[in-house]
Amino acid sequence: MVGSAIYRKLIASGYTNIIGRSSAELDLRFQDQVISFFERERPAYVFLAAAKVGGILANNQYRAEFLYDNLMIEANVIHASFLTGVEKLLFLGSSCIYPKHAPQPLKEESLLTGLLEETNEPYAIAKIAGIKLCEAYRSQYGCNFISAMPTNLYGPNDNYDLQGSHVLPALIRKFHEAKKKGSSEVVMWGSGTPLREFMHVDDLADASLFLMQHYNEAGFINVGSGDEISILELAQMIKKIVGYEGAITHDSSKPDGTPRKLMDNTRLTQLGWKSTITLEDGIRSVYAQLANEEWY
Ligand code: GFB
Repeated sequence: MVGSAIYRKLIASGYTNIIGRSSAELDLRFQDQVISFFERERPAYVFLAAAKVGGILANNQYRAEFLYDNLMIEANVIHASFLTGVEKLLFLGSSCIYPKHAPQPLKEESLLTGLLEETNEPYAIAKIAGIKLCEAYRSQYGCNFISAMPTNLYGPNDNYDLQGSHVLPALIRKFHEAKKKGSSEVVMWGSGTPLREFMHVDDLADASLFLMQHYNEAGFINVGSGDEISILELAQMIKKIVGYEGAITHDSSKPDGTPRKLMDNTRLTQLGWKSTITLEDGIRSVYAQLANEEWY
């Protein structure tokens, strides 16, 4: 989802010499493949968006894969970028790097000040390692490697698998299917009280290009929309957009995860970037483009 959004953004901005690979073509978990790819293609600028990602349940169930795959991807790409003299690299992390009870909105200084949310600790540890790799390669070797931490994302090419996905695509699918089948209720996980901030992936792609062009510092940067909403309110918004008229019920056997996750965007806004896609507009545009999904 993120890689293809950055690709679209680069094309729309007039860039032509863009190298992209799917995971089927290049498995970034294997160092030999990564180093020979970098030696052959010699990219000058690298957007490191590749990652093993998923929602709260997938993070919790596939703990080994979320840690191992992400560590390998980051270590291989960052090291190969150093070896082949990449001019600049942008590493993308996640808002889950922050301690579960860090003060809100989350400031960059809160990194490593407390315990992580248990359900996504392996993913968070891998993403923290990515930040630290960029910082270490900058301080030891002088590499211009920067990091950005996006908030919860959604958009074209999202994952709609109900076990593995994040809440926003999961609820779009659940409400749409319930409407089609005439079901009387849609079951959402957890209490609905956790607060989340969502951002359309096209906004992240825009911010990524902006940072690639304008930011050259050691410290990582939060990238958020500033839109915070409870999971229940999100469900009600999606229900309205889809046009479903039944009830919303809760499955309290599923975890809530971190209670609140709102980014402090001060650093990014001071640099001159701001998100432009509102949550309601973003969900409407995503919902309008789903006709090709096999479940639709
Ligand atoms: O989006 P989500 O899976 O991930 O869940 P996190 C957010 C909230 O929505 C949780 C609730 O409180 C879920 O219990 N929820 C309600 C649902 N209904 C559903 C549903 O049908 N599916 C899903 N998936 N959730 C992930 C992290 O955390 O966010 C990752 O595990 C990463 O590491 C990612 O940071 C951005 O926001 O809780």
